Parts: sequence; structure tokens; C-alpha cells
Amino acid sequence: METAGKVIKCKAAVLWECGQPFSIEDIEVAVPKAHEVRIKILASGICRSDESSLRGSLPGAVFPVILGHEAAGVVESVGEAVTSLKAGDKVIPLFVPQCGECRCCRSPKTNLCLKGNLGKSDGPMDDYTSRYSCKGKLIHCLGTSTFTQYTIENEISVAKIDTDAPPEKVCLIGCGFSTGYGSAVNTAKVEPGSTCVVFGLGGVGLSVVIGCKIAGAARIIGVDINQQKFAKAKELGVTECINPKDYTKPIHEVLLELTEGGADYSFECVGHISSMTAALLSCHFAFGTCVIVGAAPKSSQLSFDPMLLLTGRTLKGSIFGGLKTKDCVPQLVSDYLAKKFDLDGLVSHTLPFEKINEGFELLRSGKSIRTVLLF
Ligand code: CND
Ligand code: ZN
Ligand code: ZN
Repeated sequence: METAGKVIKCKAAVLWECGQPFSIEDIEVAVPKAHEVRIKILASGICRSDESSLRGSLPGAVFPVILGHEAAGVVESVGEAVTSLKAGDKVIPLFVPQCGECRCCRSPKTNLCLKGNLGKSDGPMDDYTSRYSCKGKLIHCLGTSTFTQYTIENEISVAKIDTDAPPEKVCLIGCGFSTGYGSAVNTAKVEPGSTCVVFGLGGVGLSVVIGCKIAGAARIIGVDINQQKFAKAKELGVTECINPKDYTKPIHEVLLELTEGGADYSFECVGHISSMTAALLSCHFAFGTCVIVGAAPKSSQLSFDPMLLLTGRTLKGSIFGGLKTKDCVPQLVSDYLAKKFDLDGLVSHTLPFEKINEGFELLRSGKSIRTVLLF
């Protein structure tokens, strides 16, 4: 492409300060260095973790910063020594890399990679420096930094996907869908006939629901304090919806009664300590598994009676559904194209990229499931 080897000037949503609105700015994106690829972003979803980073409640963001971690795009150019990708490839940036060589990558027990830089500023670059500047100022990256027309990633943080994949849908495979679906089928390993409880029916929680349904769960109980989420949840596979606001007693007591003593699997997809404890208490005392998917505010602490585990409960968590990113993302995109699952129901709104602040307002007001920004 004619831009290869040159600095690119483009638009990006820059967050100058914590808690402020984004401002659409002209930025400069550097030429990709060795092992790096420069990607033209086509679509990027808005995830709750972006809102938490904006508020400074997740670790990592150093301001000014470019956020965004749920995107699809096309490779514009590649740096030296890039072997797995070329200009024109359709791709999904990965906020968890897969180098294939480190102890974690060699282990089948985890999807994390020791070359990853989760929760740290300046993303997955080998030298932990940024590649963006605006008005002569360095703009930090965080994870994959996809709220920009062009971004730079390390080759190990990019999955090549099917050329026919619609970016405005498969971008969700870059976070929300894979995180939820993987938590059900991979982290929990839900079996046919089981009873599942899902706290939080946003983009992540509904993807857990899709995973539970595909795994053959007999009952999927959705818990949310926002009644507006229930219709879509039922469409996607929730069998009963519960609103904690409708009860005076603690919600785990309601769930224990409903499930003959507790769920086989409970999932926390909110990001609050209180719902994490409720999820743990809602799974069966002898054989229940609770999976923490939501990201709690930094420095918060979870505390509970250790007897809860002694009797046989399992407490686990996962990032990106525990799925090895570079291996699984292309497969999930092919499975979507083969209609093995549906992403369309998760996309409640699409907006032009410049309306990013409107997209965040939809998330804050509880009106959206996923808003996808189109570039
Ligand atoms: P989103 O905000 O869309 O959904 C959260 C849902 O929880 C909303 O429907 C709320 O109404 C609901 N809710 C709020 N409070 C309660 C409560 N007390 N009880 C029940 N429901 C409640 O968020 P999302 O789906 O984008 O993300 C969910 C969480 O997952 C969030 O914490 C995010 O940061 C995290 C996450 C984790 C990972 C991972 O890899 N583990 C990746 N991305 C996001
Ligand atoms: Zn996310
Ligand atoms: Zn690795």
C-alpha cells in the first residue's frame, strides 16, 4: 500500500484525562518496527472494561491514552521479520498475545502468555513504548488500542481471520463473545443437563448464556438489576430471569431455593465484589463451580468464609474465556460464518466512530448490549 513505510496521519479517540469524554484528534501513527503490524481498524465494540479504564478503576491506563480492545481490521503494512501476516489480511487484534514459546504458551492449562502486558500501559510492544502522538505529545496505548483509524500491534497479538468475515460482527470475537462463550465451554466446561446462573446480562454475560446453551445446559437463570436486559436474554437462551430488586432477601437465597440447593455453575459478569460473593454462594455447596469473569475495581478485595470452598465448591476465573487467542480466534470466526452461533443479537447499536461518546453513554445508561463503532 502507498502508505507503507510512512508515518500515517489519521483520526483517533484520545482520552486526555481520566473520566473525561473522548476527543477525536488527528494523530500520527509510527511505521511498524520489527515484528509489528500496522492495522486499519474497520469496527470496534465498546466493552465495560473500556469504561472502567476510562474511569481509572482498572489498572494500566496512563493518560493521555487510546483505549479499545474489541476490534476487527485489515493489515495496512508490516515491519521487518513479520512472517505470519501480510498487507491486506483481515485480522482481529488480541489483548492477550500468544507467542507460542513461553512457559504459559507451552502449557495447555492457560491462555495467558508471558509476553503479554495485561493491565500495563503501552501494550504489547516489545520495548513497551507507544507508537502514537498528537500535537507533539506522546499518546499511550493500552492493550490493543483500537479506538483509532490505525493501530500498531506485535505480530503475536494479531489473529488472521477469514476474508469474508463481517468486521461489524466478528469484532465481538476480539473480547465480549470469546470471553463469555469461553468461560462457559472452556473454563467451566458446562455439561448437558446442568443448571447455570449468570450474573450480569451485558455483552459478556449474554455470551456466557450462548455458551451454556450450546453446551446443553437445561436451565440458565439470568440475574440482572436492569429489567430491560431480560427480553434479549430470553431470546438468547436464558430460561428464567431474576431481578434482585424484586426480593428483600439476599439473591443467593432466592437462587438456592430455585435450584434445589445451588447451581452446577455460576458466572459473575458484572465486575462487583458483591455479585462475586453472591455468585459463589449461589453454586451448590458440594459440587458447584463459580467462574469470575467480571473485572472488579483495582485494589478491591474479595472475602468469604473458607468453609465455602472446603465443602467442595470450586472458584475460578478466566481472561478471554481461557481460550488460546491466536489459535482460537480464527476458528471462532469460521464457526460464526458456519452459523454455529449468532453474534447479531449481541450488537444492539452501531455508530460512526466519531460518535464514540454517544456509544459510552448508551453503555452507562444500560440501553445497549454492545455498541459497535464503524470506521
Ligand atoms: P455490561 O455493562 O454490558 O453488563 C453488565 C451487566 O451487569 C449490566 O446489564 C448491568 O445491568 C448488570 N448489573 C449491574 N449491577 C448488577 C448487580 N448488582 N447484579 C446483577 N447484575 C448487575 O458489561 P460487559 O458485559 O461489557 O462486561 C461485564 C464484565 O466483564 C465487566 O466487569 C468487564 O470489565 C468484564 C470483562 C472481563 C473480561 C475478561 O477477559 N475476563 C473481558 N472483558 C470484559
Ligand atoms: Zn472486554
Ligand atoms: Zn507466550
